[in-house]
Amino acid sequence: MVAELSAQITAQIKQAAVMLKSAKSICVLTGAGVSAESGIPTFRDKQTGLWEKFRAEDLASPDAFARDPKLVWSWYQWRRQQVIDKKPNPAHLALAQWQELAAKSGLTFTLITQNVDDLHEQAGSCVHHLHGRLWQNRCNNCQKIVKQSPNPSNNAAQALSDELINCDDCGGILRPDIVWFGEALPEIEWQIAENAAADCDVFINIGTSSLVYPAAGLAQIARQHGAQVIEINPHPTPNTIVNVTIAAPAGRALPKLLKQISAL
Ligand code: BV8
Ligand code: ZN
Repeated sequence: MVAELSAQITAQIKQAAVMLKSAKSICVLTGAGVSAESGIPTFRDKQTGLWEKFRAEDLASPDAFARDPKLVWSWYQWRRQQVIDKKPNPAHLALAQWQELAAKSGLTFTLITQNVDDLHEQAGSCVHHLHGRLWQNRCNNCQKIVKQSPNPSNNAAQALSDELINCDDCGGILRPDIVWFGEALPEIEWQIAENAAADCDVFINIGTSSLVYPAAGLAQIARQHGAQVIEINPHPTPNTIVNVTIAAPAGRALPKLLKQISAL
């Protein structure tokens, strides 16, 4: 039996629901915390196993890939193995349900994620990825996109092996289609995110440490354009421009928040 949320958190959810009830446009930014209850370690969680002695930030960079492509490729293949059997949790499902309700009631609801897993898509959401997708590769030479099937059937061994894969078109090596530190975000997705943050009445940061820019700056953009900012995170973040903090896990808070909004 999961313990009830505290009176304080219930009050925070009520406060957020009142804010959201009158909103005509909502922008949501999710981070690794939204997948934590699906069993996927967050980006800054300590790494385990073979990767224990590495920091994610040191592997997620073009320099690291140039220096040792096989090491970085193996890390991503390991991360794919870590997420391949993971399923959406109540946070992903609540966001997908909210997006569906919004579409029916003429509310603008934009979901942006920093995550590279596909759990928002599995839950049925339409989502914009700012930092790329784990299940997609790109040729390091000609930039050709090569899908990596998340459910390797017959080619399971090859699909998640540590062997580098060469591009069929030009022979260059494939890299994950992911935005590494020091690399620009995809223009279209960033433009969508910036516009949604600037146009929304309420901006919700869910499960992100708000440490990585420019994504972490979206709440500021929203606030500067007159939006209210809600944060859902069991731990404090450096975000100082928050109107309401729901200090609870997203998988617990979001279903309750959705219920509270419809009860108003
Ligand atoms: C850019 C993909 C410019 C990788 C990621 C020097 C040179 C260049 C740039 C910089 C520089 N110095 C600083 C920068 C900017 C840099 C940056 O911000 N660095 C930080 C570290 C200071 N940013 C960049 O480099 C960006 N690019 O600036 O380009 C440019 C422009 C034009 C032309 C060329 C260049 C690119 C940033 C993207 C990096 N890639 N991911 C991969 O995944 O392998 S970012 C990485 O951090 C994650 O993937 C994630 O996307 C992001 C944020 O992490 P979070 O999602 O917040 O996860 P985290 O673990 O930190 O926190 C989890 C949170 O969840 C916690 O708060 C926890 O309390 C909470 N939580 C836990 N459980 C729950 C929960 N919440 C709710 N419910 C729960 N159950
Ligand atoms: Zn190529």
